[in-house]
Amino acid sequence: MKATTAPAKIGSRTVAHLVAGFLVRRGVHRVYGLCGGHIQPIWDEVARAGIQIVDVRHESAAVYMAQAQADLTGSLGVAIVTAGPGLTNAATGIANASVSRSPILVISGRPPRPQAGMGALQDIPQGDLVRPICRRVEVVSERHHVLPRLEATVRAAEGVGTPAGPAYIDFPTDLLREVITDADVDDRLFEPRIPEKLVPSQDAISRAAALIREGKRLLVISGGGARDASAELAAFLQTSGALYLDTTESRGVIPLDHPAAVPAARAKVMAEADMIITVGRRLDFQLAYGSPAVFSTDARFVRLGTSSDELSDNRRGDAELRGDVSATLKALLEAGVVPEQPDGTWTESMRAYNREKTEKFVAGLGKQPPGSDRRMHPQTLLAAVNEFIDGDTIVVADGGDILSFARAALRAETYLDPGALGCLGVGVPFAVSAALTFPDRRVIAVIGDGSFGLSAMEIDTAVRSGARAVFVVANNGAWGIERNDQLVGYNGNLVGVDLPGCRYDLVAQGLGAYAERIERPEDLPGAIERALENAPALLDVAVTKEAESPDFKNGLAGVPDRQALEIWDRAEKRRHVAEAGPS
Ligand SMILES: Cc1ncc(C[n+]2csc(CCOP(=O)(O)OP(=O)(O)O)c2C)c(N)n1
Ligand SMILES: [Mg+2]
Repeated sequence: MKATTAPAKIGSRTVAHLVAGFLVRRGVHRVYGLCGGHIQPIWDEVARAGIQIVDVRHESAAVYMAQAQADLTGSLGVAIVTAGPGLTNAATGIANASVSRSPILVISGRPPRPQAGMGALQDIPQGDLVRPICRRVEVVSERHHVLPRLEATVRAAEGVGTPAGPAYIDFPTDLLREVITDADVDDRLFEPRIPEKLVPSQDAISRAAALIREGKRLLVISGGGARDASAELAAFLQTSGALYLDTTESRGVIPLDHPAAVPAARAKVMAEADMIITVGRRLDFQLAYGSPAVFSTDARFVRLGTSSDELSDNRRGDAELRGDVSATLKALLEAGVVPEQPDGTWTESMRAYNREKTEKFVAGLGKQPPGSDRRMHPQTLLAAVNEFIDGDTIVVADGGDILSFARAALRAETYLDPGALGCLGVGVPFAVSAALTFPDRRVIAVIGDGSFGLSAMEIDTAVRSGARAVFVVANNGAWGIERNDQLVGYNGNLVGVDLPGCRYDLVAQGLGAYAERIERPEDLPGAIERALENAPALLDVAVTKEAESPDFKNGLAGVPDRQALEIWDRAEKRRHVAEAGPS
């Protein structure tokens, strides 16, 4: 068939060639995307440059995959999507990376300049569409802008001076075909920046260290901003004697069985600690917005981070230390963080409480009775999966009730889930990306049946790209947590929450993956073993929809007014009434 537009001569230095060359020089060896005419010149050059293109079945998956790679490696993930619907499909992934503060670059095309604004194919205001969820947006129209704007976009994604996150750049297709001249290329822009390590002033460090030393009951809470500070954080916990919560954003930074970690005592330590040190962590809904209704009213906060949201969102720190998290922790250690009058009894009692609760939980795991539908309890499935998780295993969880169960039950040091956006559908793409990024590590994803449906076609991507992940679908025939919410909160008026009868093993087989349907707990170990051997593989596991997860019981699905959890919401309302005083 005759091409309608003559491509620039293969091998000539076009703008598209320059973009691909930039990616190569920045160490990008894999991108995720879905093809389209508007981006074809880049697509072609990227492939010719030797960069692997993982071609997906929906653009949101490309962005999720770029995010998972970025989260697992700490370096830039790249997605390439076409104009118009390619970008609108990508938008959910971009929003997720924004909330997760994951460094990703999203590249798109747009209609040729001579047709812009004339009703061209796929012509929508792309930059405007993604601006609120991107760290930087560049809509490039000139050859000599290509390299500087690409460089600036990557810098914004990597979070130089701002939180890391998604950054977006697009080019009109005619510009991508233009041949560049030497004047368009400033060689220095290819070079990656050497990251600067901003350290707070000595004065600020001394004041914060003095505050910490005054604390008696110390609690450290880390977040995404602490991902690179494993050693320093461990040293800080050891020296200060603080207890520790990671709230999943920074899972693995401190080992799950670290003596300071008290995840099962979360509510108690939040309520009783008098010195809270947040490390690269926002005080978002998972941390009750730092509210004195939930934390102790006399608690003081020391906040470490690189961006204003980590330093002061919702609750100003009594000390706020802006700087590289590892360097700041090191400086604090040097200044001295041993509490003058530590409440050792409190620390021990919290640890004992955590130990007891954890032991009870572990002992009970997998022993829950089946539902009246005779399907197994989701915890039975998770207990079986746990047997296949080693120190290197990458675990992904996605769903409603099943996510809540999995977050607590699965003993994985490397763990990804939908995060603070609550973005269902990340499970399959995250696992595909994890398996491609770390082909020698086990990757197991546990995914609700509803959530699986949102990205089910990416099983095909796994098959084609050889991503050896195991996808375990917890099939309760329902959007379970929402169903539970309707049962309890809306008088059992069930609307749009049942998904009965779907056989996801057959879907996976149809897409070329190894798959089995499992209905009996005793069949799980053998099936998981076979799945790992034959990955990519899917296990469609029948679980009961009657199980109520902690997230459901805590009221997360009911979306209370002032706080995310019901008990916090009630406390918050009491505080507001008390503060308003007698009427
Ligand atoms: C993209 C998206 N759509 C809808 C929701 C609302 N939602 C949250 S949990 C949930 C149910 C998830 O069902 P499933 O994945 O089957 O897990 P289960 O609760 O059944 O274990 C829904 C619909 C969401 N968080 N994200
Ligand atoms: Mg379900």
